[in-house]
Amino acid sequence: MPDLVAHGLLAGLDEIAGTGRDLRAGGYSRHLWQGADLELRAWFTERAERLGLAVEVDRNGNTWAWWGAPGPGAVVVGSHLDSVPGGGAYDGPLGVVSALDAVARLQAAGFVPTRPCAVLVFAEEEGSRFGVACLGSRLLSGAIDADAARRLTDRAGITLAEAAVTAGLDPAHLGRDQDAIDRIGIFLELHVEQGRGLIDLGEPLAVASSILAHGRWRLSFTGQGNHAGATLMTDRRDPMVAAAHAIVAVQQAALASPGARATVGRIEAVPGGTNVIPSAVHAWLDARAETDVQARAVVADITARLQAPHAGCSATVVEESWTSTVAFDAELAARLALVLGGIPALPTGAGHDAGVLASRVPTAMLFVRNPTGISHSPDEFATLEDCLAGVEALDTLLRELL
Ligand code: HGY
Ligand code: MN
Ligand code: MN
Ligand code: MN
Repeated sequence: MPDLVAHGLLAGLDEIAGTGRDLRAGGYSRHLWQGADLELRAWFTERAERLGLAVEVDRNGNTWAWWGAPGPGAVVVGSHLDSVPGGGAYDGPLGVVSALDAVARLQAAGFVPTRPCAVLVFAEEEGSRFGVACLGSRLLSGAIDADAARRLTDRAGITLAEAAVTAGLDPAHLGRDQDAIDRIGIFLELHVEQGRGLIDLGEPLAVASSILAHGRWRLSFTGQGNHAGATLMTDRRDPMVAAAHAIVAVQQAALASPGARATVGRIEAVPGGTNVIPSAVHAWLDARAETDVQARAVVADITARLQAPHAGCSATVVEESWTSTVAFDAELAARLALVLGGIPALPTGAGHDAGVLASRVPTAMLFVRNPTGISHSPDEFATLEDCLAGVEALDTLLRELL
């Protein structure tokens, strides 16, 4: 392993370690086409061009760095650089840095690819700005209606179409990019594991077997805004009370469905004054399960449990995004695992761009052990040893595939 470190591998993680730090939440907040994301795009372009890769941004804001002329049957390796609010250092960047480092190692060894190769950085994988996860890969693959996507708004009310113009793109071109899809012969994503699978196995690496079905819903509760001091408790229609009951119902419904996960990580009171009974409260639900049917059944159970009438309020449930469960190509996963000396296969509860592409092009994922088992948190971690094992695995796979 020492020679890998000699090449300064994974130095990229150090280079971006100060970019997009979230001083309030800890960790990183790097959101589409804003501050840190723009810095990371520039950093990636500079790093890729240093390797002689030709960098281009596609119509949907995804960045491609080509080793050799772009063309059909390419081996494309990538991930994302954006983050959740207060995210960890590895979720996304580890895949991008490892891909660049694997290319650097192959070049240093004088390896000459026999087919096109690209490192790909997807836009808005976390959906932290416009609310839809894997937006860049969904647009590219046509997995989201382009008109609906153009109308997505961020918390400042800026639409994706407006943000695309600011980013130098033509919003009319957002959407399915068949030429880009036709170029991909195989897509590989290396990603830090976001759970305890590899810890429990005592292994540094695994291939992905499947991804849970997952979706996002906006639960909205409407009541009567009023004065916090002048309004008797018996005279209130307080949507925050309805939301509180709903959040408990979310946990009860998920616990009642084996293996399901349901989370409310974001809640907004309107207007949001300390001395104001809200007129409305919005709570965003993230629900996931082994199968589409199970995930949707959990949401139906939550909807049935909403006690909005209890607080004299009304409630609505609006679906904002949905990704069906993903079963990666078992034969491809087994082949790659064998090439890597027989590493295990693991399911994941986390969504990925690879999960969006898997139904359109041959796709596989590699997971790198995370000793904390924690992700979407500053506590996310991966050891240098395991990260180097990931780079070496990508190097081995690229030698096999290129
Ligand atoms: O939410 C997810 O599972 C992914 O990290 N976007
Ligand atoms: Mn993530
Ligand atoms: Mn990720
Ligand atoms: Mn991903």
